[in-house]
Parts: sequence; C-alpha cells; structure tokens
Amino acid sequence: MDVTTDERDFDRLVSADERVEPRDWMPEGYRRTLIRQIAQHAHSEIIGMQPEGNWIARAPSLRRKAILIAKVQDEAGHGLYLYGAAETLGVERADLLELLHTGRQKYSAAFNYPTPTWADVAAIGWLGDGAAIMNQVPLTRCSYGPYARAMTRVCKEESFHQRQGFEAMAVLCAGTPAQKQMAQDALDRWWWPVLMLFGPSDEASAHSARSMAWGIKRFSNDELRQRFVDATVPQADHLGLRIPDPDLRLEADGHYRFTPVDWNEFADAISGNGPCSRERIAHRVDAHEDGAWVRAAAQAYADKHGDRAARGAAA
Ligand code: BYC
Repeated sequence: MDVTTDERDFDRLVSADERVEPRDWMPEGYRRTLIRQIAQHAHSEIIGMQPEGNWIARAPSLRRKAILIAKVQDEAGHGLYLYGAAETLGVERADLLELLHTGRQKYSAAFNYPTPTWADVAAIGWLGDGAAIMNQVPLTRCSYGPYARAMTRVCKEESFHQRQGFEAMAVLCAGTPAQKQMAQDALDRWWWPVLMLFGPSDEASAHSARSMAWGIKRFSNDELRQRFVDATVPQADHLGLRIPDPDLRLEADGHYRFTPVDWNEFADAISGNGPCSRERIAHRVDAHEDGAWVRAAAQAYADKHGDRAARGAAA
C-alpha cells in the first residue's frame, strides 16, 4: 500500500518527537485511541471527586475542609481541561458524558472503592495522587499537543494534592495509637486499588504497544507501577506504616518485588461490579440531571448574546 504524504508527515512528527496538533492529519486509529484514553481520564477525574467529596462536610477541622474543597474543585478542573482536549479531536462533551453514564466508557477502577474514614482521604491524596503523578508526568510528553499541555497543569496541581495527602497521613501517624491505626487501615484498603491505577499487566494490556509506538504512552503500565512502588515504600517506612504485602522485598537491583494485583478483582472493578460502582454512576447521573437548568440557562444566554464562554458552560 502506498504511503500518502499525510501519513509521511504524521510519522515524521511522531518520530521527531514533535507535537501533533488538531489541524494536522492523523490516522483514524490514533484519533480513536486518544479519544478513548482522554475521555477515560476525564471521567476518572470527575468520578474521583466522589470518594473525597464524601468527607467535605465531615473534615476534622476548618483548615482540612478548606484544603479538601480546593482539591476536589481542582479535580473538576482537570476534568474540564481533559474534556476540552478531547473536543479538539471532533467529539462533543455531552456525548462523552452519555457514554460514561451508560457504562460504555470506563473510568479508573480505584474510584469504585469506599472512603469509610478520614484517613482514606489522606490515603487517596498520598497514594492516589502519587500514582497519578507517576502516570501523568510522562503524558506531558504525549505526541498529541492539547493532551500534553493539559497534563502540564494537571501534574503541577497533583503534586500539591500528593503533598497534602502525605502531610495529613503524617499527622495521623504522629497522633494517638488509634489515629495511627486508622492510617494503617486506610493504607491497607488503598494500596491495591492504587496499584490498579496503572492498568493491566504489560502482557494483558491491549493498547500499550500501539500507544507507545504513537508516542501517546511513553512507559508501559508495569514500568510505571514499579516506579511507583519503588518511590512509595520508603515513604511508608518514614511514616512508620507497613505496606500490606507480605512478599514485598528489596532486591539487589534496588527495586522492590511485590505481589501482582488481583486481576480478577480488577476485572470486576472496571466492569461495573466494584464495591461502589453503581453508587458512583447513580450519583454522577443525578448530579448531571440536577445541573440541567444551569446548562439550559447558559445556552439561553449564549443564544441571546453570542457569548462563547456561556456556550462552553452549556455543553
Ligand atoms: N481502571 O490496554 P490498556 C486521578 C482499561 S484520575 C479502569 O492497558 P491503555 C485522581 C483500558 O481503558 C486520573 N479501566 O489501556 C482523581 C482498556 O479498556 P478499553 C486517572 C482501566 O489505555 C481524583 C483496558 O483496560 N489516570 O488521578 O493503554 C482523586 C485495557 O488496558 C484501567 C488516567 O486516566 C483502570 N485503572 O492504558 C485522585 C491516566 N486501566 O478502553 C486522583 C491516563 C486500564 O479497551 N490513562 N483500563 O475498553 C492512561 O495512562 C492509560 O489509559 C492507562 C491504561 C494506563 C490507565
């Protein structure tokens, strides 16, 4: 098959490590892969607001409440940048939300787990945002410009989130024995869901090879998971907490060996059978329906005044 000039230009951009922009020709598979990944990422950000949002009214102090409100609001902002990046590929935000609400597009399995105590909020910041940074910093070099640029800002905010989670965890660990136990219990609950954030093992990952060849992903799922474990175990040691993996050990090569994720549990969590899957989607659909009047008002304003910002809010 003849290679067209468009294909040659695209291949040159990708191999020269330059950015592909919305105006550039791109293969249909590349466009579809980006829509799938960016949409899943956006959905994870907005569904990820729920487990922590659950604690806004019950945060243990005014300071913690103010920090948590700001963090949850940041996650909504990440969703907006990401839906915006997806729209540059020719899809509508309303259609992506419809796919989320009807279970036809995924979001991160981790957010299907509950947050029964305040320490779970600290653990999500420390571990969940820590994993997000490990996964997303390489995405700032993604070959698709709008996604890469969205990631630059997201990663800056995620590093504040990770620090506040670690600090909240450190305060609990320096508290009473009961508070330290709360921190340990939350680590026990979140360790495995957070390892799932990196996706299936390299052997099972359907999209990695193609996405890496296109410069969308820069490292494999297992490589990033390993980096996360290597970075996080010393942090747990510093806090005086125990990683809930009896087989975890430091090898001579300087890397930690750890027990693989329970992939059956992962499969359940991504297919709508996680502990809170139904509750998360039901809550999301309710919030969307409750917001219908805001979208209608923004649309009416945009129609009357031709205001671009209001049209964006109506979407
Ligand atoms: N959960 O071939 P694979 C946050 C799916 S939120 C559910 O490896 P890929 C935060 C995958 O979609 C940030 N599903 O796929 C928010 C695919 O299914 P389909 C979350 C998963 O795309 C609030 C299938 O499994 N981060 O940080 O090459 C508070 C095969 O997988 C998961 C991102 O979204 C999962 N964990 O690689 C705190 C990062 N993993 O589409 C924090 C951006 C995989 O074939 N995304 N699947 O039906 C990525 O880097 C990549 O998409 C992944 C997966 C590494 C996640």
